[in-house]
Amino acid sequence: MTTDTQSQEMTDGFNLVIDALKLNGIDTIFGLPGIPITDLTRKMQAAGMRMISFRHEQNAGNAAAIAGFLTQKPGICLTVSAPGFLNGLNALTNATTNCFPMILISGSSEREIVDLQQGDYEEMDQLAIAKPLCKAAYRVLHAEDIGIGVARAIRAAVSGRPGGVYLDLPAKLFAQSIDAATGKASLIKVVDPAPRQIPAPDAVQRALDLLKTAKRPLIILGKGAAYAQADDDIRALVEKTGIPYLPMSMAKGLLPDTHKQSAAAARSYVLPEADVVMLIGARLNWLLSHGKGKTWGGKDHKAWGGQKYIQVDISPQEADSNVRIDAPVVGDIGSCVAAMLGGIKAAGAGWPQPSGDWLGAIDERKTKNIGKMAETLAKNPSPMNFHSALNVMRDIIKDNPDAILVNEGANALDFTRSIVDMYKPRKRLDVGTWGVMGIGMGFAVAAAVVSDKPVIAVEGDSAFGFSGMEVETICRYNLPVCVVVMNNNGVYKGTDVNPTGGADVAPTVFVKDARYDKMMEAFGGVGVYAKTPEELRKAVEEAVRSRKPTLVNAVIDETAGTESGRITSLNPTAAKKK
Ligand code: OXT
Ligand code: ADP
Ligand code: MG
Repeated sequence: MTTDTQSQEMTDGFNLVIDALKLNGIDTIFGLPGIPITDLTRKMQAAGMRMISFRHEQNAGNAAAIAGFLTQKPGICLTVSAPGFLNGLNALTNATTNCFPMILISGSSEREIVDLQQGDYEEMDQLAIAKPLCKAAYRVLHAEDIGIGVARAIRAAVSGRPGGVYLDLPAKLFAQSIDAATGKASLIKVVDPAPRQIPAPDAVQRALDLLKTAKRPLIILGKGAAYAQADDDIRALVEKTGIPYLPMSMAKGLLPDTHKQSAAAARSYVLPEADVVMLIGARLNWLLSHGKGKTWGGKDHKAWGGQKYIQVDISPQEADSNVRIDAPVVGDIGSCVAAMLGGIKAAGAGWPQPSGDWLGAIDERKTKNIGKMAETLAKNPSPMNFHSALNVMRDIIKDNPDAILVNEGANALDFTRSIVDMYKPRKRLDVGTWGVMGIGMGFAVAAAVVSDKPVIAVEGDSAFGFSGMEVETICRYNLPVCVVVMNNNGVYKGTDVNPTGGADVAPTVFVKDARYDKMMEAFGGVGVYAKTPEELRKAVEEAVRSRKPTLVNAVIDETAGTESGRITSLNPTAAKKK
């Protein structure tokens, strides 16, 4: 005879974690198995979730972060305890810095033993360590709280300014059994996880009033604007006002880089010369000289200052972080831009267009810079340099505007940013706010998984090394990723020498003429050794067409790079010389 208790249907922590995530539309997990989450990864796959298993948690974390940026849903990274958690934490912190929504879920050791520091397997107080490095951190101790833990993590990741959230799940939780009906009732489908934040009408009016007074207005679009997916309204705002705009690197393509109002090719002219600057989803951090420093790229460039600022941002604390913001517009970019556009449309023909003098002066600089660039791109030196190789990538992205471009390195990053035009929003993914190396293969895997579009990763040879082992992951999941390693034999260039004449090479130099293409071949992908632009073009075009995992080792003149690319001046020795 069975008792009532025996006949009751039961569930456990494993199932509740899966059910809570699925209930909230999360169908893809980036992670790496091991104690105590191996069975969770198996059960997730069995439950129909896509479980993308990596070779290192940092890459899984970077994949989750960029999946969050591309989809506006928190990307999930799943790791084991202490060392796996710490590997993932690097990506979680980077996600928070870049305002990407992500949740790092890590298994952890026995609470009682950890708290008494009795030396458990992979013992670590992970919650305490994560807390200062992310937007929010939670721990779930009881199976009936899993629903709430997951709901809180989702809300914290995507609402307001997006960011990274840590969710700590101790090993014991997974095996806890509870009544299935109670478990089901405890789950929460989050209603309106990223609520719209409507700007105050007087703040919008203040911004429009200031914009109207501008003689030399400028709009700066940042990756917050790309994230917001308000593409049509942003374009309409730019076009209706006629104001020149500068895209930050991950906002390239929000409007096509070939747009006549793009001032990208006159960057160092417009930044100091503009009188009213409207920032949309961009912070006045180091990438914008804190709104007061010198522009980059040369001794003749002017310091800027005296501008008036409008800042459209979801974070009320962002305003005044570096200079006075005269008109903060706080809200989600979709709502803010729509409200501003409403005011501009209402003004009709009364809305002033920027002066011909301002537009003419910008055009003059643009034409000069674009002409100079065209001249350099037309050259065909042997060995290849960054320009002749990137001229090829420029054509390929033009022909394949839906392809996603991942980009890291120093020279490999900076030259790609200014040479390769982007045509569509959220197609350029790069090192972001920290200028961090190591995002490459994680971003490439996630971009291919969430978009199913071809991905081209242009990588410095040093940058590639940080996540290179994931070429196996790319082959294992047969992803349409083509990695192009710009191989100049080292960090910045391959020509440094050891001043002592000793046997060790200089710290920035790698094995000469390394064959990165063989790494892809080792796992069944296509490896190509390219010494000329023609060979490079053929290989990348074929990769995009065939969608086969491919690595092209592009041999670049080892003397071609400069120290730290465009940001040489940030090196302490260079700064001292100034
Ligand atoms: O107006 P001016 O005249 O100034 O000209 C500008 C534009 O107007 C013009 N332009 C154009 N001209 C013509 N046509 C078009 N279409 C056009 N568009 C623009 O071109 C110029 C430049 O334009 P840009 O780029 O827009 O403007 P500018 O002034 O450069 O902008 C300033 C910045 C700051 C916004 C910009 O430079 C920027 O975004 N920079 C990002 C820099 C960055 O993040 N770099 C990466 C970090 S460097 C370093 O830290 C590295 N490390 C250390 C390390 C890191 N990072 N992480 C970790 C975990 N560990 C260690 C390492 C190890 S890099 C690195 C590896 C390097 O070696 P690799 O082998 O990987 O790479 P290689 O260098 O290739 O060897
Ligand atoms: P970039 O590096 O491109 O200049 P930043 O990362 O510095 O961009 O800035 C992005 C900004 O966008 C952050 O201040 C963030 O608060 C803001 N942001 C992100 N998403 C939204 C959104 N949906 N609405 C409004 N602001 C947003
Ligand atoms: Mg290099």
